[in-house]
Amino acid sequence: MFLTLVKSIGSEIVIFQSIFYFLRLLFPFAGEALNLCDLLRFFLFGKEIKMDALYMQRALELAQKGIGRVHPNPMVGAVLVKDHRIIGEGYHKKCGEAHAEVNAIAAASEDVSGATIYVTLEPCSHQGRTPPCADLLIEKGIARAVVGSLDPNPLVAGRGIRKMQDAGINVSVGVLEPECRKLNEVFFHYITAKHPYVVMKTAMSLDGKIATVSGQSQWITGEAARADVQALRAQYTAIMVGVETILCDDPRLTCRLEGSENPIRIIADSKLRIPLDAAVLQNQADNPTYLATTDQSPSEKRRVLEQLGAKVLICRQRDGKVDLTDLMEQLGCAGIDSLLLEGGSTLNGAALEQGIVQKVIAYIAPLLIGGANAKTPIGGPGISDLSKAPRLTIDRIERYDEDIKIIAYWKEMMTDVYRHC
Ligand code: AOF
Ligand code: ZN
Repeated sequence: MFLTLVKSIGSEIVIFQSIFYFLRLLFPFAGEALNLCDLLRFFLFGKEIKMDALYMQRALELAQKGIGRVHPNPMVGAVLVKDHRIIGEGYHKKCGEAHAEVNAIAAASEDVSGATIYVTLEPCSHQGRTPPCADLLIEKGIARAVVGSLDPNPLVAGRGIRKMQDAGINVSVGVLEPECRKLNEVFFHYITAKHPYVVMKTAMSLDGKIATVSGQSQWITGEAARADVQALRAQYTAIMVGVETILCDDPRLTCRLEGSENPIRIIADSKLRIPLDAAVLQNQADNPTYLATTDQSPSEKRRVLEQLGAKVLICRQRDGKVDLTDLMEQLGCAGIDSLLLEGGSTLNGAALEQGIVQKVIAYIAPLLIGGANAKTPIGGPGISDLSKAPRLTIDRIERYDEDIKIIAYWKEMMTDVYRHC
């Protein structure tokens, strides 16, 4: 279906392309004035723009294959096109390994010189764990590069584009840009803020309760919604709960999806009340559990936990509890780019108060629990002045059998995700 579409739109592009290059010769400043160029192209080459979007859509699909495996790197996809045919595809598979462009070139079925590359993120210009992609594209004689979004990494940030333009590659930036930015919302946040992108996940009844008055919470949502939570755990690098959740439910906090890595488990436990036989403390060799504590915790217990293989992080105190801003800084330094916050309500309240949350995912089940003392997703003192309550923007609503899932962002974050270069 994709290929048929590509062929049907592709036939007249050679003529359009030639006129366009002729115009570019007449207007050499065009390389600097991408927006003017894009406007001109829109009027003259509507079909080419459609083709650009189609190939970029394919690059996005490829990029997505890296989900849960590339962090703290971005997910990136690349498609090589020559004479209206896809001659190579690739994506970034794992942090430390080849970038998308390198994989697409390696997979090419023919000489890539003169080809167009569609890449969801600006090709890198720096030597990181791997060599600069912009240099490789120049060396391989790529004629045109269509880029989804700029790379916010301060080591790149436009330098990849400039390198390619200086070498004579025709560069277009911003094709499906909102989609490309959204795909990498975690990377865009982490690379600049240097602390994890936090997603607060809650599961509640229709009347907003996360447990009955006696504390029963298993299960409020149905199987399909719970399976979706497993997919979330595969997507984010870490998962965090408060020690109360460990004491009440003794969860394993693993990802039970086949072939997925377990998230790093983080427990906020200011006094280290965690029992040594807690499920999250077993199998530490696989994936260590981080215990975020304060200097109120006994040093002997810290030592025993470390002997079990856990990592103990001593954080500043805030109201006698772990200062979450300090914890986020420490986690950021440890390379943790994203975190799924799974409650309980006291920790959620503190997270909201300390402004560490970027996104909310709420599952709602058609169940009425009631009870003035039954817990709600966000505890703590709450906000007394309604005008000060953060009003979020709903991005998506999905249905899982009888349950619904709402994905919402803080308004300014939503505009940031959709911001244009
Ligand atoms: C690209 N294509 O597929 C990716 C890019 O340490 P390295 O060498 O893996 O570099 C990581 C940085 O490179 C990362 O922070 C981001 O700026 C960029 N990622 N760039 O051209 C890719 N994954
Ligand atoms: Zn690269």
